[in-house]
Amino acid sequence: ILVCDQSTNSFIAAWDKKTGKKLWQTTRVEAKSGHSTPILWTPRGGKQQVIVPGSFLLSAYDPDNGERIWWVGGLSFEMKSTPVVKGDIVYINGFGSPENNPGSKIPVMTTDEAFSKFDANKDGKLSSDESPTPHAKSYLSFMDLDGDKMYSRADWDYYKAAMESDNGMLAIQMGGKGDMTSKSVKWKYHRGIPQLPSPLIFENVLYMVNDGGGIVTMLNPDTGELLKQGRLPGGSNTFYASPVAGDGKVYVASEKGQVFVLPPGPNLEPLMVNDLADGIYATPALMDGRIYLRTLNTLYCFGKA
Ligand SMILES: [Ca+2]
Ligand SMILES: [Ca+2]
Repeated sequence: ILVCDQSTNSFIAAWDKKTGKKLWQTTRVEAKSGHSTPILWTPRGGKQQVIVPGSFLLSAYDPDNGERIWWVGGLSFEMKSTPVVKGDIVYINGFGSPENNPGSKIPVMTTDEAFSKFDANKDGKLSSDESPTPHAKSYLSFMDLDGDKMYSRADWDYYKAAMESDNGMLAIQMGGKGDMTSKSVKWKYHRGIPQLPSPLIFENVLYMVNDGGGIVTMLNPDTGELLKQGRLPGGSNTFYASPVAGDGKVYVASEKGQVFVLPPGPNLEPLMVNDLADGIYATPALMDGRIYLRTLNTLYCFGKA
């Protein structure tokens, strides 16, 4: 099963792994650019489902026929991280742009208003010069879904929806039928949200490490309560690797090559900081008591002999 979220004609499709024959394909109308890897979930006493984060919606599909079973709204316009699961709750973070942070929203006029007032040459498109605001002009390249360097009405619809979406971590009760938005969102959290790193749940703490600002956030996964938030020692840091846990500890690898080893529990005081002095963008892998770490130039394996 492949999810192909892109500017136009996004879809999810399945192929027979023995023959390569396409089994089904389902259009994902609301989904634009997206990068999240989907996960599998099996409800108690039920059939396995494919859980797909995408623009604005988290959707669950039937892997046998591609039918969308249930969905929940409130996601960012461009999703990048992979969800984690505890019990029947899925945790997913999305960050679209700084304007989606609390208190930073910018108003975007309706599509009808933009096109009736600003389409000076009446060609049904808004060119860069016809952009109603400097912000709209600066965002044209991100919102130009059909690639003609102008806003179509669909591009503007997306721009408006994107600017109205929120950066956030959502805890979502999986299961149900149809639009579950009003029933299934257990809690949301909106500050220090990572763009790329996926979350981690370890010893009942939900960890987020924030790429740009280097903020580490620890939440109670059951309630969304903030347990701890701050920066790790050693000055400014950025994070692209996702946090991982093993041997009773949490490992957080920064872009500049510091690997922080944290004790369990909401604690920002590392047990150890290992400086590999080289860029780290890849999430560490753990297997058989060893940790594999890839820097820009070296693949390390650490463990007892
Ligand atoms: Ca025009
Ligand atoms: Ca366009």
